[in-house]
Amino acid sequence: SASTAAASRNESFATLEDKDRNFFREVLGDSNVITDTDALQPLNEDWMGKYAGKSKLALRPKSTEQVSKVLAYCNDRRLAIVPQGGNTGLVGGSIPLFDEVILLTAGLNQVISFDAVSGTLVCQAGCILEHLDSQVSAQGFTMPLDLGAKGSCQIGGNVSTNAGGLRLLRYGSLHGSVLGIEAVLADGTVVDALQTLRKDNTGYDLKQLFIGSEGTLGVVTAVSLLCPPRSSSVHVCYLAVPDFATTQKVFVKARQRLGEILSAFEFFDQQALDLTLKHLEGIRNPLPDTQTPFYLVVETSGSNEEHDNEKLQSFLEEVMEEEMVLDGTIAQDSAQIAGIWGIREGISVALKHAGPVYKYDLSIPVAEMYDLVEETRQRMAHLPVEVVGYGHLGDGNLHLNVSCQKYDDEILRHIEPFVYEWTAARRGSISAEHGLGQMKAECIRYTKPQPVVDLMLQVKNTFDPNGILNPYKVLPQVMAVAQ
Ligand code: FAD
Ligand code: 2HG
Ligand code: ZN
Repeated sequence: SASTAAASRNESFATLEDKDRNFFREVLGDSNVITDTDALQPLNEDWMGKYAGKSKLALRPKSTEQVSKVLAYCNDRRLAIVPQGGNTGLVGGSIPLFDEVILLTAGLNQVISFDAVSGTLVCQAGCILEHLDSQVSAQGFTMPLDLGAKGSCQIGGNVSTNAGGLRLLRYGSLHGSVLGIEAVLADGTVVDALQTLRKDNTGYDLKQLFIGSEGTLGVVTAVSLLCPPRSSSVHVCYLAVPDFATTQKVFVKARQRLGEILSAFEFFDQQALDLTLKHLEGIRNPLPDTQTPFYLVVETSGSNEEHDNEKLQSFLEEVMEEEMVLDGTIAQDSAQIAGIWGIREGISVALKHAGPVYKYDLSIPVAEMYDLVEETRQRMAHLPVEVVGYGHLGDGNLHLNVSCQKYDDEILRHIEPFVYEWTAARRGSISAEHGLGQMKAECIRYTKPQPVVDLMLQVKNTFDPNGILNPYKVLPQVMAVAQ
C-alpha cells in the first residue's frame, strides 16, 4: 500500500442512484455530468500516481448557484463529495478514496474584476494560476504566489491548500494576500465573504478558515486577492555551496545585503540536481564543471536595474571572498533566468519520471533541516532508493523525497513514523505547505495537540454536520466518525 488512509468506506454515506444522475443533469446539463469510465479515470488518480479512487460521477458546475444546488442535494441525500481543482495536490486530497462524487471547479473560470490602482483581483476559483498571472501582468502586477504547478493548478486549489511556493519569502502567505472568499457550505449556504477591503475588523475573520482547509469546510467558488506590482528588474543567481551550514550563512548575508529586493532563496542537493539533469530534457547545468553537495537559487525583484545590479554584485563578491560560495553564475537574460528556475521547479517532475516517490513536506528549524535528509539516507542505505532534499530554505521548509522502483510497505516502514517523530521532536510541522489530505489524516497529532484537534473537529461539525465534504481527509477518522 502507498499510504495511511481510511481502510473502509463510511457506510453512513448513500450510494448513487439513477435519480441522482437525473437531478444533476437537470441542474448542470448533460455535458457537465461525467459518467464515462475513460473520462473519469484521470479524475480518480492523483498527480503522482500514488493514490486512486473509484468515483463513478464527476460534476462540472459553472456558477456558484449551481454549486449550491448540487451541495444542498448531496447533503440531503448523504452523498459524499470531493472538490477537485487542477488535481496537482501532493497528499491525495483532491481525489476520492471510494465512490465520492468529484466536484470539478474547472467550469468556474471567470475573472470578475481587476482594480489596477490597488492591484485587487476578484476571480472564480477555477482560474488557472498562470493565466491569472498573465492577465494581471498586462496591467503591471503579479500574482502573490508562484509554484511549479502554475500551468494547471487553480487559484481555488491554491487557497484551499494554502499553497506556499517560491515567492512566499517576499509576499507572505495567502492568509495575508487573500482579501475575501466566497464559499458554499455542505448544506448549500453561500458564504459571501468576498470583500476587497484591506482592513475589516468586524467579527471573526471566517475566510481564514477556508484557507488551507483542503475542501473539508466548504467549496471555495471565488476569491479576491491583493496582487503586488510586477518588478521591472529581476535577477537570478545560481550558487554552489560546500556544506549545509554555509547555506545559512549565505542566507543571512543575502538578507543583509539584498534587503527588500530579495524575492526567493531556494536550495537543492547534488542528488536532486543529478536526477533533474538525468530525467528532464532541455535542462542545462549552469555550472557544468562544479560538483558540490548544495546549490542555491537566489532571486531579486526590484524596480531599479542599476541599483539592484549593484546590490547583487556586492553580495556575490562578499560571499565569494569569504569563501561561502565555491562558484556561481548570474543569469544574463530571461532565457537564462527561466533555465535556472527550470531546474528548481523541475525537481518534482523529474522525480515523477524517475518512478514512485514518497514525499515529505516539513517545517524544521533551518539549522537542523538537512540532518533529517542525511539520517533518512543512512537508515535506507541498504534499500534501492534515492533520498533527495530540496526546498524553500528561506522559509524553513524542507522537501524530503524518497524515490524508489515501486511503492512498497518495507520501504515505507523505514520512513514512517521516523520522519514524523523526528520532526515532532523539534517542534516542526509535518506539513509546511502541501496539507494533510489522505496521506496524513491520521498524523495531525505529530504537530497539533489533542485540544486543538478537538476544536478543529467541532469546527468541521459546525460547517459540515453530515461530514459529506472531502471525507477521510485532513482529520483523524476515528474521531470524525465518532462525532
Ligand atoms: P487540487 O490538487 O485539485 O486540490 C487540492 C486540495 O484542495 C484538495 O483537498 C481539494 O479537495 C481541495 N480543493 C481544490 N479546489 C477547491 C475549491 N475550489 N474549494 C474547496 N476545496 C478545493 N504546493 C506548494 O504549496 N508550494 C509549491 O511550491 C508547490 N509546487 C508544486 C509543484 C508541482 C510540480 C506540483 C505537481 C505540485 C506543487 N504543489 C506545491 C502542490 C500544491 O498543493 C498544488 O500545486 C496546488 O496548490 C493545488 O492546486 P490544485 O488546483 O491543483 O488543487
Ligand atoms: C516544490 O517546492 C513543491 O517544488 C513540490 O512544493 C515539492 O514535490 C515536492 O515534494
Ligand atoms: Zn514547495
